[in-house]
Parts: sequence; C-alpha cells; structure tokens
Amino acid sequence: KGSTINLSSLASSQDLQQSIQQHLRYTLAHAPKQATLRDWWLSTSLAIRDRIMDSLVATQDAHNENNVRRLYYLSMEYLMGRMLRNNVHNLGLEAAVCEATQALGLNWDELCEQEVDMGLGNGGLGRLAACFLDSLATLDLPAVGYGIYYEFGLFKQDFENGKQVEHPDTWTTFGTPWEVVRPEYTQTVQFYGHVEAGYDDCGNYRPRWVDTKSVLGVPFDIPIAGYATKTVNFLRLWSSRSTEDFDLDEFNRGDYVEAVREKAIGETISKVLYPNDKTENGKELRLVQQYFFVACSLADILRRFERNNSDWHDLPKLAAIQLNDTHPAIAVVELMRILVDEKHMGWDDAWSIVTRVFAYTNHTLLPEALEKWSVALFAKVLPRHLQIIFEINRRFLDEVEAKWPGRDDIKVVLSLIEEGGDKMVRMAHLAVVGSHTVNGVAELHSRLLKSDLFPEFDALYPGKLTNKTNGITPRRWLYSCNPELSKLIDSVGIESDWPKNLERLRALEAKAEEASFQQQFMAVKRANKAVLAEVIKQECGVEVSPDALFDVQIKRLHEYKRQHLTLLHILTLYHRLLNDPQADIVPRVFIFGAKAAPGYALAKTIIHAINSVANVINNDARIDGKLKVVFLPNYRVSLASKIIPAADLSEQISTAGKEASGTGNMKLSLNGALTIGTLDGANVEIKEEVGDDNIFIFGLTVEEVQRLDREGYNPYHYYDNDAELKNVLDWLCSGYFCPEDPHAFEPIRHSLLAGGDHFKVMADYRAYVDCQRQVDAVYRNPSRWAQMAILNTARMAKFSSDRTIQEYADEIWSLPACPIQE
Ligand code: DL6
Repeated sequence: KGSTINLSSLASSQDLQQSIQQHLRYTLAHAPKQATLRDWWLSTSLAIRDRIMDSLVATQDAHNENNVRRLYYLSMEYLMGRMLRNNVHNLGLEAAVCEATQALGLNWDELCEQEVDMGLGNGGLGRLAACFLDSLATLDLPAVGYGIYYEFGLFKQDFENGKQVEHPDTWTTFGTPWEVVRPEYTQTVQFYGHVEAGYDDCGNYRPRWVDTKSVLGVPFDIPIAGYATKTVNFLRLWSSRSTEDFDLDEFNRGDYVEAVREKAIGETISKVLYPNDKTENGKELRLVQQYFFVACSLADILRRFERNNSDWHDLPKLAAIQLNDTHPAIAVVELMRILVDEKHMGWDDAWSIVTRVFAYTNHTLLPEALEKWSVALFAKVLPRHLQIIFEINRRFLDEVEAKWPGRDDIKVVLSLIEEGGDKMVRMAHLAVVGSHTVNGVAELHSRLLKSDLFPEFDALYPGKLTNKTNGITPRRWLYSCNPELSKLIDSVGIESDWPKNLERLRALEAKAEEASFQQQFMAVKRANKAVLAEVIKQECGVEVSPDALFDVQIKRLHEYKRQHLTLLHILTLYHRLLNDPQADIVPRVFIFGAKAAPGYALAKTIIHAINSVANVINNDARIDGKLKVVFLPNYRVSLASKIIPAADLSEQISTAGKEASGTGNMKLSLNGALTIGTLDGANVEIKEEVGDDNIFIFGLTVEEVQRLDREGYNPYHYYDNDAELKNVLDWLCSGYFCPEDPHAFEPIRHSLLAGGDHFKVMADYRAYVDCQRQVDAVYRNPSRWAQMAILNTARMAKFSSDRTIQEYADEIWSLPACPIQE
C-alpha cells in the first residue's frame, strides 16, 4: 500500500500475467481453453508464490548470516484460512494482480473463492497464532512457527434436518501451492520403550531409553509474507511418516499387508486435528501428537543453533520459545532430556537454560481445559520424560518447602503431580514452573489467573504472571476483508500506511458526527450487507433484507458463550410479535456461525434448536419478515471474512469470567459493528477504548457471578419470577418447534434449571433482553448509530496484533527486529 508499492505493482502486472500463463502451461500442463477456474487460481497462486520465494530466501540468509535471536512459536493449531488474497495484499501486488487477471478474462474475486481454507485449528487459539505470524513478519521479527501438518483439518459442518453432521476436511487432497516440502530436515522421533539404568565411565548416572518405536517427521514450510516489508518468515508443519525399519521385518517375511498396516500407524499421528477447542484430555494419540511435533521442532531449533554456535549456554541468547497453551508444554521436559541425557550437561545448568528459553501463554480458566495426563499413560508413551518430570517436581517442591516450611497443603496444590486414584501430570503447572514468563490474554483474564487459578504461583514467583491482551491483524480483518471500507478510509486523507499503523484510524473520530461521512460509512455497511444477503440466500435459502439490523454471533458453540441466551431473546421477540403484530421491534436478521465439537451433545442440541426455531420463524407470514434467523453452515475463516464487514451488532455475551479474551469481538468492532456484551474478556478493554456510550453492556460482573456461586445460585428463582422467561423456555421445549421429536430440546431446559445453569443464562436473561431494547432504540436513530459505528472503527488501534506482538517482543522475548535490505 502507498504510492511506491502501487507503482511497482502496476509495473509488474505484465510479468505477472506471463508468469500465470507459464504456470498454467508448464506446471499444470494446460492450455487456457481447457483450464478450469481452479487451474487459474492455482497458476495465479504459484505466480504469487514465486514472488514470495525471493524474499523468503533473502530473509533466511540474513537471519542465518547475522546469527539473529529468533522467536519459535509452538502451537498445535493454526487457522490460516485462505492465503492468496492476503499474500497479494501483503506484497502490495493487488493492482497488478487485478490487472493481470482481468487481462486473462478472469474475475479476481471468483478466483479467490477457489481456495480451500487451511483450517488447522479449532477457534480462537489457532486464529490468534495465524494473526501473530502475520504481525511477526510485518514487524520484521525473526520467527518460525511450528505445528502439525494435519491431513484432515477441522471437520466440515453440514446440517441435516437442522442437526449438525460432520464430514472430513480433505484440504490436502490436491496439495496446496503455499507449501514447500523440506525432506532434508526430516527428524526421527522415539516413543514407548523403557528406561534402563546405566553409568558412564566417570560413574555418572546415564539412563538409556531403549526398545522405542520411531517415526519420521517431514517438514512442510508455509512462507509468511509480512505487509509492506521484505521479511518472509515461515510456518513449519510436521507430517509423520513411518521409518523404514518400522515395517522392514514384516516386509521381508513377505507379509505385505501387515507391513502396510504398520506403516499406516506411523502416519496416523498427523492425520487429524482433534475437533475440541477445550478438552482432549487423556487420549493417547493426542499425547503422541504433542510429543511428535515438539520433538521434531526442538531438534530443528537445536540443529539451527548448532550451525553457528557451540556453547549450549548461549541457547537462551539465541532462542525464545513460546508455548501456545499447555499443548506443547512437554517441550520443557524434552529440552531437559536432550541437555542432560544427550549433551551430558549437569541438571542445574540445564534447568537454568531451559527456564530462560520458555514462556507460556494461558488461554483459558475453564477447569476442563486444563490439561492433565495420567502418569500411567506417560509411563507407557514417554517413560524417560516421566522420570524427568518427577525430578523437576522433587526439586520444585523443595522450593515450595523453602518458601512455606511445613505447608504440605500448599505442596498438594502446587505439585506437578495430582495425587489420587489415577495420578495425573498437571501440564499447566509444568508450563508455569518451566517458563520465565506466563501470560494471560486480556487484563481481566490475567487478573483472574493470578487471583483464582494460580495465586500460590503468583506468590512464589512474583512478576512471572503477566498480561498480553490479544490482537488481530488489520491486514486480514479490515484491509482485505472489507475493501469498500478500506477505500473510504483512504479517501478521507488518512495516511495510506494505516494497515500497519492502526492509530491512524483515530482521525476518523473527527468525522464521526459529519452527516455526509456517516452516510458514506453506512452506505459501505449496507453494500456489505447486500453481499452477505446473497451468501445467506445461497447457503440457507432464506431471503433477508439488508435494511434489517444484522445481529451476528460467530464463534465456537459453547454453553459459556451462551448462544442459547440469544435463542431465548429471539423467542421473546417472536412471541411479542405474535401477540402484537404492531409491537415496537426493529426488523432483525439473527446470523449464527458456529461449530460444535462432535462429542458435545448439548452444543449440538443448541444448534438443532436454533435451526428449528429459524425454520418456524422464517416461514411465519404473520410476522411479515420482521425477524429472520439464519445459521450459516461450516463457519470458518473465509466465511468470517464475509460476515464481519456486514455486521451491525456483535454478540459477545459469555458469562463473566469465562471467555479469556475473545478476538471476534475485536474484528467486528473494527468493521463498525456495535458490541452487545458482558464485562468479560477483552470486552472490558473494548469498552475502555470505544467509551461507555459506544457499546451496550449488560449482565452480571465476575464478582457478582462469584457471589451467586458462593451464596447458592438458584435458576428457578428467575424462572418462577419472570413470566416472559418462563414462557419462552417452556415454549422452546413444548414440541412446537420440533413436532417430529417433541422432547428434542429438553436437555437445554434441564441444563438451565435442574442442571444448575452453570453459565447463569437465567440470571442474565432480563438484563440482556432489556439491553436489546436499547439497541433497537439507537438503531432507530441512524445518525447516532453511524456515529457509534465510526467511533468503534476509529478506536480499535489497541487491538492490532502488531501492538500485542511488539509487547511480547519487548517484554517477554527481548527480540530485536531484523529488517531485510532490498
Ligand atoms: O487467546 C485466544 C483465544 C481467546 O481469545 C478465547 O477467549 C479463548 O477461549 C481461546 N481458547 C481456545 C482454546 N482454549 N484452550 N485451551 O481457543 O483462546
């Protein structure tokens, strides 16, 4: 962006056109007249990839030659979405590519639609990792992302009779143009076996991990191009393969089928992403996946280190490793194993290195999401690592004893091992003990981390627990996904580097009350709504009016996120309209997008309920189209980028204290949607930024939720005392919306009443419904609404992931930038 880049991109449009044609002929072996749209997309992607490769090589050369300090981001998940448009934007090639594709008789938008999302993640945590990679490259920070090359990403979602059905996501079937396989960096990883005691010549204890099974990890690199810079980092994803000796014996005996079966076991490790964003505890394959990618990544990091360095004590100077949640926490133990067992370093020396290398990000307080692995499973899969964990714990508990002499109760709370019938390894405790810094992902979350989850750790290690409020990349989440708003921003004289410097948007504040700018801003919104209305028609077969208020709730389906609270609101409005067709209600389209974990029955019931209610409401002529409800199937990054620019209202209604941060809230607000939300996660900071008058806040605070829990929460109190609430909940479960299975929604009612309503839906219902009335009132005042929407866009600078990453770089990683020269 900016004049220089636009000029150079125009100059290269001819080259680009030629390069696309060459790839069509020489890579895909097609003449233009046989080529499908997908062939053109692939040729265009390959032409763009060529242009990224020069900078990738230059960047890696510069990093190696200067022996720079690097950040290594270890994450089980990366929700990258589509890459073509973003790469084009980051390279400043959009004018060139538009011109080139037009000259070839192609439609650029249609071309981009050909790309399958790279969906190697479940939700917030994986998308955050993708935004971070974009910011790291944009800020010229030397970084490598490490993860797993899942053959099947997050399942595809479909609805049959309103119920979720899952299909495998076969994104790799035809390969992806963005990957480069690196067989020369293949790693071998060991599992299982047992540990034999042994001593070296000097009498030092040297255990040997023997009789292991091994698999290979083959790396695939995805280049990550920064925005308006030469830096191209990469994401290295490991694919598991069988080692040759894995099946050689069987093969030689001529048992071909058995040999292939063994081989398939080796390849199972990276086959599939676990589809749950909060719990996957206890499953052997999951532990194997974690260790597989961690072992490959650490070996790769150490290989790179050893290229230019010989003293292991220098490792913390050259490598910072960030653990994205506890999923890669076994890395702490693996590095100890390598330093002590393989490099023969003393324990204290090794531990001092390890604890200066690692830092850990916590993404949730939900108890079910805190990973624990049974000691028995550890003993089977990683026997040597278990011994090391016990030794880390023994020394750690000595520290605890020194701080709190005789306090065995504190030791029980802090120990890395949870005692009981089935002893468990607490991965969060391992991550805290093995890291120099631990961070939460929003102010409130980090405060609760200190006060509720880890108070003793906070006392033992003052200053270790910190906050880094999440952010989102403005490149994908405004510049690319909302071209009309971007053009409007450009047209009012805001400096063209705003996608890299979001503070610039603050200049929009001065225009928020200007009638003509309000009209322009809302005209963009309306045009985006018209586009989304078409998508809705295609996907759901429902006609919606772009003049209605677009009320959007897009995120994973979870009880704590409370999509069922929105459902109760929908039923409330519907009932009011049936009672009084003239009722004072702003026409609304409720738009949902959410996947439920395949094994999460209640979440799936909520989807079924929303779809069933939608079906009745959308076909009820009595309400004259005033309410529409649509559940867009297969919510994913590319769909989010169509919904977000078209949203008027952003639903962020989790129970206070449950949503660590949220990032959808930031994306929607940046695109001029107003938030209705609780004081939870980053909503608190969004409110601080946009101002109390430009957000709709309702419901219990964390303290109030905690007080209710302490004093005894009774959901029947609300049910018995609020006739409208009782009425809509009874109605939902009456069979009216699902005559073929009248009791289908009973589990929802059970969870909200007899089940104890853990997420305080009943307690927050009235405040929510009343707050929605205020939303209606403001929507009826277009000028006021427009002003609020503009101020939301203007005041989102804090939530750029560039700000977040700069804070990590300065305060956790001590990571200097390394700009790449032309
Ligand atoms: O930090 C990214 C994202 C937060 O914004 C969400 O609030 C949080 O729920 C999410 N957590 C996960 C998986 N949780 N675990 N573990 O996606 O992280």
